[in-house]
Amino acid sequence: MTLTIALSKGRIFEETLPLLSAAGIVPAEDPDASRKLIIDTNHPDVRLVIVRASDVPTYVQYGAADLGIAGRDVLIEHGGSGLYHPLDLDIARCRMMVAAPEGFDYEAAVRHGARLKVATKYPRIAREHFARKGVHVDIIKLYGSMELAPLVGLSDVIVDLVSTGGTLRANKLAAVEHILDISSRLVVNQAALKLKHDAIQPVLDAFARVVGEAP
Ligand code: PRT
Ligand code: MG
Repeated sequence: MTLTIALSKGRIFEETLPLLSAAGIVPAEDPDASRKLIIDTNHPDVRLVIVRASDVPTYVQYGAADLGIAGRDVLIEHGGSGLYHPLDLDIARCRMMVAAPEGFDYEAAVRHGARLKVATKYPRIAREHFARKGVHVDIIKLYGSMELAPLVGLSDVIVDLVSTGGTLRANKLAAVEHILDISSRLVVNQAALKLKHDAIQPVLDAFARVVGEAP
């Protein structure tokens, strides 16, 4: 019985390595150094599939992968149907923030009931946030480099992830509101959890021990 784990390259892969290793799983290759999309491991029955971060929930939802690791941002935007989220792995931590050009008086704009143009890769999170505040917004969906949008007049503000704050500073933007704390979660296909229970449970237990939520 093969177990397939969906991961994205970069920070999620790097921060997942110690968790995999605690479960006795060692990838045969580094996806950042290889063009392979299916990576074998030291376990004959465990393989990794390397997908875009935002595609991880889709692979797991349809059972193309049994397990996956995805950011809370990605999981909220996906909606989570068909997925079981047993564990917050506390990796790839960052914050979802509203950011604006330095000098833009966000509080005043909100107080005066201005209609805000918001550029973001996270339309669902942004829409829910501004709806809760009762602020009218036009959401402009982008796929990357949100920081550029207010600099060229595409939007008033952005909703984006911030970790060190370096990207905002480099573009003369400032965080003006915190929306959510983000970390990555393990997601499991609900059917696989039943059908492949004996293969999946030891991986869940090993991950839980590392993140201090041991059963
Ligand atoms: O890059 P790609 O378009 O394929 O997808 P992705 O950007 O969603 O993937 P990846 O691998 O970059 O991020 C995967 C997950 O890591 C995200 O879904 C988040 O849950 C989490 N994460 C943690 C982050 C960051 N920190 C982060 N800083 N994801 C993105 N960033 C970006 C942010 O969007 C901004 O452009 O880094 C920039 C800000 O970083 P600082 O350090 O300058 O503040
Ligand atoms: Mg990225």
